[in-house]
Amino acid sequence: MKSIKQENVEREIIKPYNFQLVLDEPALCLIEIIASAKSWWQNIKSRRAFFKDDDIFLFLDNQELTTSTNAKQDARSAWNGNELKGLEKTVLIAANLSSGKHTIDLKPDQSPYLKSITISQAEKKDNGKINYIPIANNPAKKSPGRPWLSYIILDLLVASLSISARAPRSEKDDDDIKLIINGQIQKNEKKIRHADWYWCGQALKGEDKTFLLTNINSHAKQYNLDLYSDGSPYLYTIGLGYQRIPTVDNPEWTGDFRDDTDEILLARLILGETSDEPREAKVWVAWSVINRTMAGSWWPKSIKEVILQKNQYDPIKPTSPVYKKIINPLNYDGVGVADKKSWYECYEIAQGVISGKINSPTKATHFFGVGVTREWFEKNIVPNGKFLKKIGNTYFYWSPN
Ligand SMILES: [Ca+2]
Ligand SMILES: [Ca+2]
Repeated sequence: MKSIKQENVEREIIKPYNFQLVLDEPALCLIEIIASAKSWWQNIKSRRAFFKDDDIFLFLDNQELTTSTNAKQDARSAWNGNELKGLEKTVLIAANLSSGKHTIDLKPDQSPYLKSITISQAEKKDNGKINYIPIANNPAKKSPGRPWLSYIILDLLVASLSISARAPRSEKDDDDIKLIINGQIQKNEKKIRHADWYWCGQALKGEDKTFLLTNINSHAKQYNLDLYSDGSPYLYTIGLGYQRIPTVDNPEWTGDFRDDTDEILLARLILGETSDEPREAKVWVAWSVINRTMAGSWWPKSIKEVILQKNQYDPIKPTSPVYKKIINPLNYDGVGVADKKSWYECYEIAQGVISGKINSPTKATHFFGVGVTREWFEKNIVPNGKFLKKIGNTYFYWSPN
């Protein structure tokens, strides 16, 4: 990882704090934000506010990111003063960011303290691994159990996770760390009484412990980790093994179409089949895939399986002349402005069809364009089918199989 931008803000914020980042090319970025927030009681005692705690709500590119599933506005904040009681919390975001401008907005309630924002970028030599080594807010400042660090992982295929920490046993009280993954507390098998604390000072007697998960293979759009500290534990490192998930702005394939989302894979197919055809033909192609998933015939029931079904769609074959285009729609040899525009249209159609925003115009299950004759197609491919419509240079058919 290389650090690309840092701001040591070191002050209370009473107005939304806006941080901007401009990337020359798409990049996997790790964003670290450290801030603290006071409770309603602390705010009363210091006459800062009456029965109101500090909070910070976090937005990346105008989308709110929460670290708690609590629906209540005040508790949902990424930094919640009533839990933090004036102490620091680190929030990490790992995200694939497209080239261009990005914004991080930190919207305060009352007057929380923003310490720093640091952005680093993954490099080739990192080999699909982000190692986070916390410098600040480490060890945790002494306190009874409270949020300490949250990690929000966006649009990445999470493959492995390792967290190394030390929770020493002190004279009076033990240090402990609780680990929550996607809302699930990771249990400490060794300890019945402190089962919710994966690192338990009493059991560890000063020894380090590593939490390790491999072969996770999570395709979730968001993956959440939360660490709670009790006492003053120390975090060595969080290692995250990942694979990129292609996005509309960074659609280069991973080497396996199965890593694509349905939207991206469908967009690739539309691009491969009908990039130069009218919009209507693209919508029909997209719906013909959906129609196959619903036909109850010999076709599979998922979009991905239908598109990748053997010998069904030519663009998916490595020998196809459009293959280089569909595996890297924005960056293949000879790509032009119109091609890029076409990719975005294909994606918008794929998304619209999958989300139901673009209604079905057809029951088509088959189509063909240049390369074969109508007679051959009707005799060999859809002998029991029915011709529906010609759009541009593409002929559409319905067939039961
Ligand atoms: Ca509040
Ligand atoms: Ca709050």
